[in-house]
Amino acid sequence: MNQLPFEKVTIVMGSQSDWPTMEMATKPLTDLGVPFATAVVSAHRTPQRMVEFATTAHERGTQVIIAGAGGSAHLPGMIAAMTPLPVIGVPVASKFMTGMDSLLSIVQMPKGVAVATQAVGASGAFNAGLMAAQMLSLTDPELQKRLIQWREQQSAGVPFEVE
Ligand code: RP5
Repeated sequence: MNQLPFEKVTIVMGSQSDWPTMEMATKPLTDLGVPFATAVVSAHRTPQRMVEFATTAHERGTQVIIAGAGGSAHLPGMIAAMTPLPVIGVPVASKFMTGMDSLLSIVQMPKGVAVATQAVGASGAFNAGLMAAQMLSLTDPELQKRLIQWREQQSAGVPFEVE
């Protein structure tokens, strides 16, 4: 793929190896009918691609960026430094430090550059998609209705009885 994709929500990740985690972000977006695009953009291995992506995303129709990375996870913060768009960061669990390195790399931003950091791993990726939909719902009443229904269904799916 030579062309960077852009959608209302654009999900980027540092490596193809992040996809099993980051795929979870697509689930609530699909359920709620929010268009998204995905791409591998690495802060370390493809720095020029990252700069191109981050500096042009707001001009290409993206409204929220979800960025996932593991280990020395600079991607969400570097993108946040180059875009006016909200950036949701997902710490992907790493091989040797189980994601604590990813979490601290993403969450501990200096004042003045914000990343909305989620939990480590699949739950964090899922919630990143949900958070992106909630952000977009501020200006989309139909999406907000779907979100409320989605929440109601989630609550209805939790039984009282312990089996
Ligand atoms: C990070 O390095 C990626 O986000 C990934 O989580 C980690 C390992 O990448 P691979 O060596 O598996 O490509 O940049």
